[in-house]
Amino acid sequence: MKVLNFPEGFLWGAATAAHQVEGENTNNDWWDWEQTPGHIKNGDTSAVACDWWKGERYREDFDLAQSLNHNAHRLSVEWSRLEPREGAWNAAAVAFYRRVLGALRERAMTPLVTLHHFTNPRWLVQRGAWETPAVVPLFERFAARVVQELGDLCDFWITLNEPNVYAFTGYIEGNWPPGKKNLGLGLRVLANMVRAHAAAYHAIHRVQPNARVGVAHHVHPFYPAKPRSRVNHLIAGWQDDVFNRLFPLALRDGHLHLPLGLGARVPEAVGTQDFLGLNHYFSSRVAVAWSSPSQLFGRKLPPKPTGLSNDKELRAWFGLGDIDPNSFYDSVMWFSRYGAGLPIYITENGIPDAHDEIRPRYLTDHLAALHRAIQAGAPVRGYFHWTLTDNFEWIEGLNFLRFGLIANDFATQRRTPRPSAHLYARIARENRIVTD
Ligand code: IFM
Repeated sequence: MKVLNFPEGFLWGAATAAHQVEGENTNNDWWDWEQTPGHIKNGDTSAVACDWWKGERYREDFDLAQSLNHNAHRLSVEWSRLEPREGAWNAAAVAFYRRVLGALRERAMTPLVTLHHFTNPRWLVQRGAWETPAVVPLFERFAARVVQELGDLCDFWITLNEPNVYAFTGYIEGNWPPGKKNLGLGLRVLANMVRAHAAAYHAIHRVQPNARVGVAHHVHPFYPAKPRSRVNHLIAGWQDDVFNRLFPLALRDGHLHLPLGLGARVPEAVGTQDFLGLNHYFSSRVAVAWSSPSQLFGRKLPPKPTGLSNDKELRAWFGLGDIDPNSFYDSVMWFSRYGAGLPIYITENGIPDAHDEIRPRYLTDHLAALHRAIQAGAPVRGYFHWTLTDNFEWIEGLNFLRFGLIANDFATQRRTPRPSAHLYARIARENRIVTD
């Protein structure tokens, strides 16, 4: 038996996002996307999701989280609610988020608030959303105003969630809004996101000098399919550079290194992170595919079996990747070297497992890998599991991918903690894991 202790003051929580839990979020681009048949699996829409908005069921969810020993929670605010028309601020939405953050504080849970988690107000889309630099002052103004309104309840902020996923799914794969397939535009979107993050970072600090501000970076490591093949190494390295490293390196070096030696200077972005947020789910092994220039000449190998009983169906629709705690370790260690001392928070990590077939094992294996990284010097200060309750999982809809520690019956809104919720509760209470 091994006992792995985590550092004192470690944050243990779960992560959620506004559009995935609130429901009736009718004023943004995702709502519009959901209304077109074929966009979302089984014709689902986010509908009332977990009913946080109308039924204010975040209270019940936070009660459960508190009873499960969470001492922190990551959530996002919805831009289209707070600023439903350009420049017009909605007092009812401000009051709502004040109640949400107040509810966390009453339960002694530290809030971590994300300002942009994939969704855009409809008016912003009409102005070109992230495709044009016009977004930079708009996001900057939004960030400053959120911190003015909510800063007495929170000092821990994430500007952007997974900018690489946003650009890739919306502009390269094209199966998320706005449904475009244009690599050049995707890279332009990323560049504007770097600039907007930097502007928001400085604006938040002007309003709240003690704020801690970061980005939730999504990291999906790519490994050479044949570890001895140099060309496999090269291809995997390109995929890593473009998907995983482009954005974080721009925030360190002030330069967006684009493929083919192209680039953009973003000097205002240098040093604009007080901590590093890391979202990690899967890794992939890649082989050479000279006929796929748009995939940077790489081809992902089919993922290893997950052990889930719906494995086949999952792969057919979702693709997944390899579930591998070592790739989690590698990602944390890369961030540790890259951040040179900046605190690291795991802002998402989880598995879609409706029947909790492998989640308990997944949790202990991943937390053991995280502990190993901490022992090796990575300054990790907290872990937010994705997610608290089953929620609206974007194009996969409501029922197919169930990432919650707590099951949700969307017809009745009845919550039932899964066994792994109790396992995680014990880990959080004891601030350690016990493995055999
Ligand atoms: O649900 C998403 C979340 O919005 C962003 N990161 C990945 C999660 C699981 O797919």
